[in-house]
Amino acid sequence: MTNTTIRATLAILATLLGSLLLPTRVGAHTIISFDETRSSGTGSTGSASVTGTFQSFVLGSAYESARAGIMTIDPSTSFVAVPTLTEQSLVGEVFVSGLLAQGQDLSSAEQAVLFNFVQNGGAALIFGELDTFLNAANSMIVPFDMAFDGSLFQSPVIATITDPSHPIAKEPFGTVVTFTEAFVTSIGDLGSYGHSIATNLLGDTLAVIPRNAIAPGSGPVVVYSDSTVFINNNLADNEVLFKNTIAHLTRCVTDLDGDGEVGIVDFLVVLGSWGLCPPLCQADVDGDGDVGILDFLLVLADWGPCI
Ligand SMILES: [Ca+2]
Ligand SMILES: [Ca+2]
Ligand SMILES: [Ca+2]
Repeated sequence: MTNTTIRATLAILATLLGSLLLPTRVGAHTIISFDETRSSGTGSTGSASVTGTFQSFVLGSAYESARAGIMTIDPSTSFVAVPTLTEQSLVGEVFVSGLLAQGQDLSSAEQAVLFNFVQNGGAALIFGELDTFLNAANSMIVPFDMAFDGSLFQSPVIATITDPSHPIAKEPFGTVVTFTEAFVTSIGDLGSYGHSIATNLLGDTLAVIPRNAIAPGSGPVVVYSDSTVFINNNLADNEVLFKNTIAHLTRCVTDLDGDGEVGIVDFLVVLGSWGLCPPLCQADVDGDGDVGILDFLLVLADWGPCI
């Protein structure tokens, strides 16, 4: 048999085995963010001051539309508010920062908890903000070797996708070319793990640390330079981007191409890097340092819709 025939045969086999295992898992996600004690207060965002308790991602009114959008993806999602990050409080699948208020910087203990959470497979979505919020925002990405820099007193700001091949820019809810920000900073330092996906007038404004980048089995980190990119009045512009972002953070680790399904394409990615990891480790699902039969079986076990 030729290589192509072997691959085709294995592909058919995988499809048959996969369909035997349907239906597979979707959802049951837990999203954790700060409560109002960390998300409120007063600070400058350029033209106006921000005061109040509306900016908590899981409680605040500013993110009501975002939470509704998440519920359309997975109605079983639960939202948990915590005052501080501890090993006991940061238990779930995704941490979302919301706006971290002025003077509410992560302590070094919280930074260690957040880093360990991601190192052990948790996903993080972190927002920056300009001016008086910059130190607090930086305290959340310094553990990942990244830093925000600069302030752009302008609204709206149109950010442009620079890596259209990244799943956040194309799947599973559609293609994103630009998105809307307001009064932004930029990611001045991408560090050793960060990969830029979009830029604004100041520089990089959306960056991702891929799964397995920090350590085998580590989770993804998505960093936006603007905390308002997903609040109610920007969400209509940014809805596809938002849903792609949430899907990227919560999807099955076996959805290797990020299209919202575990299927034949993902199987072919495993096959294409079989025994070649390193350097082709994207398909090392279990993070044991090679691509092999265990990764193949994990793909099979998740076969089907998987967001
Ligand atoms: Ca802003
Ligand atoms: Ca897929
Ligand atoms: Ca493996």
